[in-house]
Amino acid sequence: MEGPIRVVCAANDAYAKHLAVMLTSLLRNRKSATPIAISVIDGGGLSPKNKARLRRAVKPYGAPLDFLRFDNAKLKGVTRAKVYKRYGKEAFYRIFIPELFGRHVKKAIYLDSDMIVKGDIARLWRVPLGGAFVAAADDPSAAKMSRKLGLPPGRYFNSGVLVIDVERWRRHRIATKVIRYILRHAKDIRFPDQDGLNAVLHGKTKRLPIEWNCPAFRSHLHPKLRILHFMTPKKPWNRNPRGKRLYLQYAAKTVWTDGAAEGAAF
Ligand SMILES: [Mn+2]
Repeated sequence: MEGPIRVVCAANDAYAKHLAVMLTSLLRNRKSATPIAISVIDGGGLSPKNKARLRRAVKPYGAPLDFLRFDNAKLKGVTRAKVYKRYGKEAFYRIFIPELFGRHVKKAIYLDSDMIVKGDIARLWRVPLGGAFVAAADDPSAAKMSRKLGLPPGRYFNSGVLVIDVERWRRHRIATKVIRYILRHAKDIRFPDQDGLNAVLHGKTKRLPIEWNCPAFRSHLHPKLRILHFMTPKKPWNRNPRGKRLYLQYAAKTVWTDGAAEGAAF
């Protein structure tokens, strides 16, 4: 694969620091010299101060970070979805990733901000998609959600880690189709972007091993986990989920306020 490993994220001010912690873990655990380019989708929810802090957080690792302007008008109507308020608009940004890049970008990894990356991101980048639109790991609620959405039993992925075939996604106008699904099911969508992505992409996905997107509450069952994901509302910054210690370790190494590592702030 030519070009850098392309990592895409989305955040607002409430999540900016957690994004910095996630990126710090990712950059500290990379094993290969392949360049990494980070893009943060910005729909206006990030203050100039937090943008500068994010740049500062990744600077020691030599990975460029840029911001991709997102026009929230693309989400017109989506605000009607019941879950919209609870998750915020940033959750929907990933659907549009292929539209935010030029034609030269063929592949991208999307990552949530509420996670710690322990594995080498280059290994995830090299996962062959083999004609799939996306590679993603099963969601813990897969049994229930696949039934609810009328999908094949157990097939329902978590959208916190996505390896996207950007070209294919664009060609088949996946963003338009997913938004259309969300609008049609606005009343009973359970997970903002995730239901629509699963409904539109089912049968066209590749299953990632759970180690690449492991729910924090199951992390003790997967000693070789590569990405720890604080999937539930129990986040290490407000409660005591499994994996909190790991989060705090990386938070302590994250350059955030005034150029110092976070350290004693917790
Ligand atoms: Mn998440």
